[in-house]
Amino acid sequence: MSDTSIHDGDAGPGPERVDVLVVGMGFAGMYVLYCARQRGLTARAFEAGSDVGGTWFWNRYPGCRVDVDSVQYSYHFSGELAKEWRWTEKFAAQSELLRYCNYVAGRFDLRRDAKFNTRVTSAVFDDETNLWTLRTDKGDVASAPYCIMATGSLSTPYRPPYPGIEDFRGDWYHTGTWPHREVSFAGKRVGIIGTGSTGIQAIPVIAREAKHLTVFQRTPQYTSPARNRPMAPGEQEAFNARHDDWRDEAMQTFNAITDYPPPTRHHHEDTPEERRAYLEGRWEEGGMPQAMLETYKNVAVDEAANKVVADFVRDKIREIVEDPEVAERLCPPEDLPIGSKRPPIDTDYYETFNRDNVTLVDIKSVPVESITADGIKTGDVEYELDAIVFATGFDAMTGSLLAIDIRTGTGASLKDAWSDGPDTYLGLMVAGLPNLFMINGPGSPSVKANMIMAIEHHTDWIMDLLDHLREHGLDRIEAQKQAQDEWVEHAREVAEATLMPVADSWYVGANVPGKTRVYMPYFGGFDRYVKICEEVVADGYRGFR
Ligand code: NA7
Repeated sequence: MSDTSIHDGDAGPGPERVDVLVVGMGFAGMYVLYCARQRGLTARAFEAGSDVGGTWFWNRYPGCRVDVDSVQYSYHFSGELAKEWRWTEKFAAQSELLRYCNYVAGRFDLRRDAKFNTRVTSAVFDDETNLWTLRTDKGDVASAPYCIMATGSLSTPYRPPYPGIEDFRGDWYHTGTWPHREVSFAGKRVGIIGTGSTGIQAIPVIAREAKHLTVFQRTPQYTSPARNRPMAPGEQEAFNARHDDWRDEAMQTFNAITDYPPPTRHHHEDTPEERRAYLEGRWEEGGMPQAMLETYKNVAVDEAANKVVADFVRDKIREIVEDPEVAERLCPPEDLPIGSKRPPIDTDYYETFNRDNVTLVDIKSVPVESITADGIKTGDVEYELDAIVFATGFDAMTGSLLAIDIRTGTGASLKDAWSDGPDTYLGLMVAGLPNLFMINGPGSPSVKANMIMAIEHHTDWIMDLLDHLREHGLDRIEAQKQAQDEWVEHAREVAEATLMPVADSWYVGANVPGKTRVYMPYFGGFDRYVKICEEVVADGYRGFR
């Protein structure tokens, strides 16, 4: 069994042999380690960051917070753990989420099997010994029969390659790699590029601090109020009291989130007045899941229904934003279905554009040309800035996996397997790469669900599979190509029956030039996905060899 003598930060230990290798120590990697230990497996995890937390370790930008209710966006494998932790807000801020990760890591002594400050560079499978070997940038070499990629869906930041960044005399930041120190914008002229979920969280907060904030917007977004608030007295206790029932209930929902009224009608069942009143109610209520997307049953699939809700939000923008020209610039275009980009929820986003110290610049009509020593140049205009914030997103879902040279000794590689898009079987495995698993991989509900619930589901499913292999004396499992092709086709059909793949979003990889356009998350629903995974098992691991 293993020599688990690696400590945090040690460089270049000798080869290590364990049962399970884990890449990443965010929510997913931590749970994989916990489960491996519970099942008597030895494990070694590697993490590029200096500590646990993943997304919540890296994304420390102003305003960063979760947009699924904190009590639901938590681990649920242990009712006891749920009882020990108390969330302070409906939507916890990044610092609180990171404290939670630290608490869990300490509570279950998870750091013991993890090596931090260490990036995995390659993963190679030996077809003769059935072992994966990981190599890291610190010289580590570790082998195991199984390798689990817990690399996160949004963990490889994307920054547009504007020329001139090296000339900029001020400070610049990417929201996804925010410094681990206080960043003050007081008295500064700040420019922010990007108005996705991240920009929408950061803009109101930076605007309150900076001398001036210039927002560089390519595509206007539909956003709706989060209505974040402190947790009410007794609210956490009430949730804890129904914890196990809640978990069962959540497993049977589309996105593993409950306590929001599900849509009960189609838009055409209401008169225009009824629609207005109903949508007003939903707007007032705020929060997720999927914000205004899940108001009428047919918003995701029917253009007319989608337009009703999109028009409602455009009217809201015109109502909130005082300068009519700015309001029009903030209105998403008619050909962008609401919900086709990831629906953000916000606190005072549109209101922020009423501030005297905020300017909105449209970089769709006049794109950014370059970064200069003094700021950002678009066409004939140069905006003078002391700091630039890139809120320009991620090479989502595949970026972190493809950054690792994943291959077999006989020459199959993940890069080749995914040259036409990220084909997977159930988002869990890739044909041709035995004994390699992904948590929240492309082709699984992942970013369309409560990620923590999806993490626990995948991990439990994989652990059961490893038990099954051990019980049957099998040392190798692989997705069958045909089963994978069928899954990919099913996932494509499900997505294409909706308006979701229409937008140039990170869901389809359109934000990264050259990336194959495929709707990557499984949009068939978490409940349906869980059921399919159960059927696959009941059918003797159908589709696996
Ligand atoms: P997103 O949602 O990908 O948003 C990135 C923003 O940056 C978006 O407004 C983009 O405009 C803009 N962007 C990206 N590339 C460029 C270039 N080259 N030029 C100008 N503007 C650009 O990332 P977030 O970090 O906000 O959110 C990611 C997820 O994290 C979020 O959905 C949650 O799930 C958590 P575009 O819309 O592409 O025109």
